[in-house]
Amino acid sequence: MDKKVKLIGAPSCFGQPRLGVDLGPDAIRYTNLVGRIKSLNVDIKDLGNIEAEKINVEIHSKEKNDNLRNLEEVIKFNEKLAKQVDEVVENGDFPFIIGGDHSIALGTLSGLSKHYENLGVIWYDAHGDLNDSKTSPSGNIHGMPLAQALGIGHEKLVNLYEDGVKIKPENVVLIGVRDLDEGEIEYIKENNILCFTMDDVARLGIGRVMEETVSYLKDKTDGIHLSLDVDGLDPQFTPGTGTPVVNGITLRETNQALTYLHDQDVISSFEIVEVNPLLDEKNKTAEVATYIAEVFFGKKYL
Ligand code: 6HN
Ligand code: MN
Ligand code: MN
Ligand code: MN
Repeated sequence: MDKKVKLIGAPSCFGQPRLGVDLGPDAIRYTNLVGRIKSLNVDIKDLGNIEAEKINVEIHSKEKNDNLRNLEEVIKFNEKLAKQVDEVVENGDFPFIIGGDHSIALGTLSGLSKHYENLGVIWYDAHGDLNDSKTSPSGNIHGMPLAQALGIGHEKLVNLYEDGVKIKPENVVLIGVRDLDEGEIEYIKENNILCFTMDDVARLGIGRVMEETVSYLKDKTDGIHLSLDVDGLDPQFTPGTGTPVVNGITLRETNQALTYLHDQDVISSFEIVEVNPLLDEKNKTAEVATYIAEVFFGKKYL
């Protein structure tokens, strides 16, 4: 990594009903994330956490206006995150965001988008996060950020930070998918989104999936954002997360995938989301998140 890395904590829990995912950034920091990345000779500086609205514990898990839970909080939080990400890229640095629920991807992508004509996005996740308030079974905005970045959904979310569409469907690749809603399946098919389901990972192997992903994106994009939801991995490795799904990507496969991305040097921003220490076993999921980050930033066995 030639660039300076700027770590941004994004302690949002507004995109879903479970408390504790807002503690994810600090749970990850407590594994000595910064020290461990520094020891890989990467210049990393922690910019601290984005300030979040006060959480109302009594209504947090109940409120669901127009099938968009905590809409105002999600908007306010993501505007601040977008500004921070924008400034980091403006400065020529590499943004590394740790969440927080996956609704923060909307802030990240909104902050990135003004710097790229054709931003590629690798979505490493059990889910598509391609719902809008009409297709969502839950009203949870963490199941929607990719749709909004693609221009679908509530206009305040679609036009967050900067008006208009942030990314194009032909620049998106989904990896590890195994839990899609009806409307998401329709959207993927209609827009020909490149999607490697768990069956594809099993059939092709993660090595080939990553090679095909990079060759698909490399020439037509001017940057590639890696959005890694820890529920993309199997819950045996990342139990501390709000929406675990069985039959996931293994840690060994993830190691191989991120080693490849490191070696190819194609990723221009990175986020790890959905670590919830209150659902975890001895901070295991934060440990895995830090391990994944080490691999991404160049940790090698030899
Ligand atoms: N995530 N598709 C489900 C929903 O409620 O829209 C689950 C979304 C999970 C979102 O894990 O980031
Ligand atoms: Mn997910
Ligand atoms: Mn997700
Ligand atoms: Mn290297």
